[in-house]
Amino acid sequence: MKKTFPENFLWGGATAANQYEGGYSEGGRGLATSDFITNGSADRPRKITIKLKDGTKTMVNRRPAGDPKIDTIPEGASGYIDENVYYPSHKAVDFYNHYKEDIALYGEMGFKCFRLSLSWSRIFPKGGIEGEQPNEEGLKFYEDVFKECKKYNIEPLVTLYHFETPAYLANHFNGWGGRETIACFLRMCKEVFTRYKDLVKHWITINEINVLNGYAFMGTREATAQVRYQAKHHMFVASALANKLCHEIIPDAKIGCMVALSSIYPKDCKPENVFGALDYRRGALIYSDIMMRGYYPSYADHFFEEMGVTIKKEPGDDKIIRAYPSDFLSFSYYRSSVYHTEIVQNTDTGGQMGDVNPFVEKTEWGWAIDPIGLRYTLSELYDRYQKPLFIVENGMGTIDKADKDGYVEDDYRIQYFRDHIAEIKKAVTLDGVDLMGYTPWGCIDLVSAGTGEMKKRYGFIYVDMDDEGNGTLKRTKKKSFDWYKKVIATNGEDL
Ligand code: P53
Repeated sequence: MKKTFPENFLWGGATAANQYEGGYSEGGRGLATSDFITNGSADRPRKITIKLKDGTKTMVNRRPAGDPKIDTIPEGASGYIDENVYYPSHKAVDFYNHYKEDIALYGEMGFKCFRLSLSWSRIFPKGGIEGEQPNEEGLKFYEDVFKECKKYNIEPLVTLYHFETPAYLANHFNGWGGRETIACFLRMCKEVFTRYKDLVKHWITINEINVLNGYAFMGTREATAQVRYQAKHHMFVASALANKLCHEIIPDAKIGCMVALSSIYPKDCKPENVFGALDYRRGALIYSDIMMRGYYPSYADHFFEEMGVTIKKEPGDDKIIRAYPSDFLSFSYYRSSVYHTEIVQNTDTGGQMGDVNPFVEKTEWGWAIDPIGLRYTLSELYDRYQKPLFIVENGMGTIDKADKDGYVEDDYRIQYFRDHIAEIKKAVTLDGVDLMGYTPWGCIDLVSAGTGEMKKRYGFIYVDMDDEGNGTLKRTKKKSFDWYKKVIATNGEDL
């Protein structure tokens, strides 16, 4: 039995380009679907600005990830940028021009690992279509970032695809809806594996694959179950082939898949609720089942039949998925949800919020705070797969009140992490879970994916910027900065 966290445990933090990097028109970067999304709030959906075939400009709702009731973008329409609209991704919190300063702060906290995503259209402005040359300035940017990490002995954990599709691929191939996108993705993967083989040994293929939908997240015009699951099939094939390429080019690298896996409980012991919760959970676990075990699970036929979905596979697809499974399963965990048969299920991805749980507190955004749920999830996943796990997102989005110097006394955040890390420790020591690391989400304040707000903050570092993009972008350590530094220094002993 382990007594504590392993020596080489990867403590760190997590970000994504579309919410953190900015520099959307700098350094030769091409446009991505995330560049057309406005900001919103908890009750005002974010919107996508689009131009119709006849030139008419309009907007459609970008529903939250996982919501299948999503607007369709008409044939021939495409995302466009309206000069009078504020788009949070364009500047985000400008990691593009602050990376040295930010990585120095991560170094000061003692990070062993820093999770970031690549903006695909920075590497290949059109997404890597046949004959396209990579954008050297884009490649150089990430190379500089990884070298900066190396200075502080920080291991980069690189997500290849996180909520943004090159606009060209969305417009020409219906994004991941089109089989052509697989080859483009693999050209990008080959380029970055080759270029960064000495700098990056930990990779993630596709972020939260289960909750992706629509134009914003997958580049598809439609969001019917048929289109969504066909696109996911393309992602399974692409992900498996990316695993293959990664192992060929960087033999000592590890490459994992990523699923949103916040836990789900049955409301009570009514058998229909208990089985229903298990069945609903399959909407999320089907993804890790396929990518970790290498085949569509036994319940898949019925799952797709119920939704009227027929997956079109090319000969050889199943063999590819079987031959190149993921090395590890990484996942996000924010909250637990409550299932019962009467609740209206507005998603099929196993991830909605469900009913109120009277036994736990909630954040200002209604997300249940449930540390034991994290130990539950770790055990559920390790019992199921017996392969390494990696918690690559966890945290608490709150309204932080900064003083005039930007300092935030975030004792609530410290409490959240203290309680969650204590449960993670039990999973490692008592349940025997093989856990590679822990990278809390938004280690520095960044744009919310759900709402596009800045005021939903997760960071150990405060960034001076508001929901409309005003602010100096000044970085200030919060109280939790020193606390997390101590946790890392003691390898999780002193909470
Ligand atoms: P925000 C929905 C539900 C759970 C996780 O979310 C989600 C989403 C998407 O909104 O996304 C992940 O920013 C995602 C990150 C995201 C983070 O959770 O809405 O991988 O990009 O920022 C937190 O509070």
